[in-house]
This record gives sequence, C-alpha cells and structure tokens, in this order.
Amino acid sequence: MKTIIILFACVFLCVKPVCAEDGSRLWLPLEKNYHAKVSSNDKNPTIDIAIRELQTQWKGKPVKLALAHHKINLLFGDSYKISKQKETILIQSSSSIGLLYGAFHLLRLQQTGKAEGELNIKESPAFDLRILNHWDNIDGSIERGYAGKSLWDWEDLPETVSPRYTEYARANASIGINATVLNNVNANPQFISREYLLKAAALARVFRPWGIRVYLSVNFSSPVQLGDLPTADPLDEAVCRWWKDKVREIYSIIPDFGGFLVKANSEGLPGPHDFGRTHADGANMLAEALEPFGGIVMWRAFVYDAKSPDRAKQAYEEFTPLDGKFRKNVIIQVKNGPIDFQPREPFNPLFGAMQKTPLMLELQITQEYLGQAKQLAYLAPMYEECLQSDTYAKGEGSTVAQIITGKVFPQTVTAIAGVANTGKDANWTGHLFAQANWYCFGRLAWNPGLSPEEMADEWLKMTFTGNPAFVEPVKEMMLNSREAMVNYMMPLGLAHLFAWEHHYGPDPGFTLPNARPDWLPPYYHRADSAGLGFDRTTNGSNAVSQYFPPLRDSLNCLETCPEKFLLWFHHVPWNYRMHSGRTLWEELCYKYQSGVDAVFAFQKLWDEMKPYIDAERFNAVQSKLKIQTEDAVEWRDVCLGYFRQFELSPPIQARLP
Ligand code: GCV
Repeated sequence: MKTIIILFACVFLCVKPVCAEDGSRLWLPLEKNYHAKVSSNDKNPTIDIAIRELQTQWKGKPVKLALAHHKINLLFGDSYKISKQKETILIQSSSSIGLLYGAFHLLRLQQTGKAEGELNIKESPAFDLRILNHWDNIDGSIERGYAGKSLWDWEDLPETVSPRYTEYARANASIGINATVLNNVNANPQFISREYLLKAAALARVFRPWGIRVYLSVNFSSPVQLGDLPTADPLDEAVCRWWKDKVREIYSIIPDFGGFLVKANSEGLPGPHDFGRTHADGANMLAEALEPFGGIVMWRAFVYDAKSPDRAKQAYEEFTPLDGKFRKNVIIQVKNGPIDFQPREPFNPLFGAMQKTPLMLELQITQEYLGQAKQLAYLAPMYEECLQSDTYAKGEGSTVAQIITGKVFPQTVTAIAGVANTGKDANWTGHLFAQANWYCFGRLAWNPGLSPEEMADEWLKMTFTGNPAFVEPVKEMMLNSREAMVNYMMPLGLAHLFAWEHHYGPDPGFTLPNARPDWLPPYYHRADSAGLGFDRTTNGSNAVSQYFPPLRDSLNCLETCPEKFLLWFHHVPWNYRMHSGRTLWEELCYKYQSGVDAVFAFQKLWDEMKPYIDAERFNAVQSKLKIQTEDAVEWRDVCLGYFRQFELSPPIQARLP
C-alpha cells in the first residue's frame, strides 16, 4: 500500500508541475519569502521597493544597492550596472529608479536561469520616454479595449485607491516603462477639470515610487467646453492664458506631471485647423504653457479625411511642410504605418522625412485589428519589422529605430508609445498570450535591438516554466503567430478588409450608401476584373514618392517590390506570376490556406502542452485557439469567396484540414 501511495505521489508530482494560476501574476516572480540579504547606502520609497523585491524573491548572494551621488563611469538617469564582487552582488546607479530597474534585471536573470556565473551588466534605455497610452474613458469603457473595463475607478478616486494600481505600476517598472497617459486620445475635456485632476493625482502618487509619471490626453476645445471661452483659437490671447492657467493648476496638483497627448483635427476632433491655424500653431501654444514646468506635448500625426484620394499620403502631406516649426518640447507621435495598425503595413514615410522635429513611434499593443483578445498574435516580430525598416533618410542604415532614438538627426527628447491592452480582467489582457505583447513593448522600449525570440524566451520562462519541452515549441508558435494571422486575414499587402466598425471579422465587399469611402474595404483592395491592389506607384497615387530612394524605386517597380507589400503599392493582374511561379490568384489562395494550416498546427501543438502547465491557464488558451481556428477558416472562405468573383480562372480548391 505504502509503495502504491509513493508511486501515485511521484506520478502526481511529475505531471502536475505548478499550482493553478489565473494569469494575474503576469511575468513577475511568484510571491516567496527568501529573506535575502539586501543592503543600501540610501533610503527612499523607490529604494525601499527595490530592497523588498530582492529580499522576498532573490535566492543568491547578498545584494548591495549603491546610489552614486556623483556620476560613476557615466551612469546617467535610468542606467544601472550589475557586477559580482567576492561575497556580494553590486547594483549601482545614479538614480533610485535605476537601482529598481537593476533589481528587476537581476530577478529576471534568476527567473530565466541566467543568474549564475559572471555578472558584468551595464544597461541604459534607448528612449527617454517609454510610455503606455490608455484609451480609457470616464465611464470606465476602453476604446478598443478587450480585457474588461478600465483599470481606473474614476468614481471611487481619489478616496479609494485600488491595490491593482500598485500591481500595474510594479509590472510596468519591471520592464522599464516610465510613463502613462491615463485617458483616451478622443479626450473628454473633463479630464483636466479640478475634480479629475485630483483623481489623476491619486494615481500619480501610487505610480511615483515606481518611476512612472502621469500624462493626460487633452481635447483641443477645452477652453470652450471647460472654460466657457468663445474660441479655442491657438493664437487668441485669452485662449493662451487659459491654457497657461490650466497648466499651472495641473502642476500645483501633480508636481511631476509629464505633459499632454493631443489628437487634433482627426476623426472629427477639434484642432487648430478649425481656426485656419496649423498643427504647429496648436502644439506650440500648449508647449509654451508646459515649458516652464518641464512638460512636453506629444502631438499625433494620425490625420486623414474623406477628401484625400489616398489616405496613406495625408499625414506626410500635412506634417512635412511644418518640419522645424515646432517648439523644443513638442514631439510628433507617429503610428508605425501610414494607415492604421493593420496586420501589416509598410513603415510610415514620416520617419526620416521630418529631420528638424523630434518624432516618436506609436505602436498598438491592444489587438484592435489583430483578433482582439480572442486570437493569439505575438507582436514583437511586427514591432521589430517597423523598428528595423531602413528609411534611407541619410543613406543606408537610417532605420526607424535609429531615427527615433535620435541617432540620425538630433532629437531633444526620444520616446516610444504603446496603446495599452490592459483592463480589469483577472489576467489583465484578456488573452494570456497578449501579456507577452505588453511585456515585449516594454522590453523593446528599453532596447529596440532585442530579438522577438529572446523576449518570447524570457516571457515564457517567467510566465509559465523553464522546461524546454514547453518553451521551445511554444516559442516557435509565438514567433510564427503574427505571420499566420497576416496570411489568413490579409496577405500580400492587403489592408482593411474588416467588417464595419468592430474591426474583427472579414467583410471585403462591404459598402454602405453615403458612407465615407475610406472607411470601406473596397477603397483599400480595389479588386476588379483587371486585378487586385491599390496602385500607389508613380502612375497611381504616387505614395511611393514619400519614401527615399533607393527604397522608393524598389517599391515602385512590380518586380522589385517585396511581395509582402505588393498589393499595398500595386494593382496586380490576377494572372501575374509571383516569385513562387504561382499566379497572383493561386498565391492568394496559397497564403490564406497556409494561415489556416498554421493555426490548426498551433491548436494541435498546444494540446500537447497540457502536461507542462497548470490546467487553468492551459484551458484558457486552448479554448481561445479553438475560436481562432474557426475565425481563420472564416477569413479564408469569406475573402477568397469574395475575390474569386473578380478572377476569371477557377480558384484552387481550398483544402479543409
Ligand atoms: C482612439 C483608429 C481606431 C480608433 C482610434 C483611432 C486613433 O481609427 O479605430 O478607435 O481612436 O484609430 O488612433 O485615434
């Protein structure tokens, strides 16, 4: 009997690796109390946090935190050094937050099995500002949010401060995120009323020791809507005074307030154009008010209107004439692609084109156009694709990453923003694997040179287990997931084939009487009996000319345009021979089918992962992968079914797995 019990216990221990988890822990270490020896030559709330994190979770030699009061070996700001002395590990920084980042680095090494051996680490962030943008509204809803209601309980603030705010700050600090815009860019003016500033101040108080500063999105017509002025004209003296007073009030309530994010003259929002002024007039007026307090303006370049014959060209046309006309504390926030966070877009041609104005990159972490919280898409390969794109702005090697880190043209401030995917769901992001997108955004904001593979490896080990039987195949699945999605949704440079408004399922033929054409899929794919794709060559809309040579020339030519962007830049005959030897139509069928095949393979692979992780998280992912396979099949069938009407030859029979 005793033998049977022991045997049973062994089998149980082997197949039941960890206790059940709901995903709320994220990638952070499990709460443990190791009583590690940690000392510091200074004390303050941030250092106290660093000490506590290490004391409770670090399993190795004693750690010494050393705050350098004079800059040792050019260690500035958030930078830190980790080295192994005889009997201690030394973390040095010239700032308290640098020490906290160093502590999280050490813990990450432990969680990923890399804490042994030599430690000779020196780290500095690539961007000054590593910022999340929350599209959260006053009523608790989140625009394009798929993980429950907003984290911010506006009604209960400032009196009631949820413990989740600290957990949020801790998660962000662990990956180096140092700023947050609390509210939607479609901004309610109430957010800068005194009542709401006091609520924001309560959040800022929680975030401060974790090194996170608060920013707010502002509505350009606030002086009218909140201040009862007759105009919001940025050149009107009373308007300028109103903003200066408002900014003074903000800093009296939130002394380390970061600044404003502004969406103006975009999708119906007010802006300087309403008064015959430019984006520069609008941004500079706000920047002047913020300047004495060290605040900045992040002015968005996401602009388009129904009259434009090619939406992809408009931001460039509106902003490049203003290059050099912005005040020093303005930075232009540019989405990765020229349209709107599609599964694949070429990089936005504004990068490299504005050489006298700081630019920052806006990435979307929330999966508005990428299966929302139902589908698995690891976005690091997409972020990397944009960051490593060569703009050729100053010859070869002028990548987007080089531009926005100020290495090609000088920038007074450098920044990168991610539209957050967090909400009140227990696992924070709706889909467990969407946590990896939050994680990799933070890691890339620290170091844009990190590879998707490295980050997936870290995240899997920290989130689930270090067992290679799990990590290796699941990492492979993550790395292939975004390409699979592009294939089953909109391959070969297609874009915006979504059903009206919700941006989830396919409806490539959708039209609506009197609707704006640039909100309808046929505007983007231009399918007809001659072929498929948007002609943006020099014979078409000429969007190619917004890129520098030699890229411009290679995009312009059908033979040299990378096939992943073919239908973005060309209207291609159905019988055109692709590099594979297949016709365009055959290639389209092939791509849609390979996307579907890949997702079926993900589902099969995940089923085999059951022994390695807890049932709760295994089941959660398994049920979402089931939805994803059904959706992928739908995408393939709807899109090919629609496009086949334009194609004369019979389509290849789609193979059902
Ligand atoms: C916050 C897209 C989204 C909108 C979003 C907008 C933007 O159009 O669908 O929900 O608005 O981008 O980035 O401003």
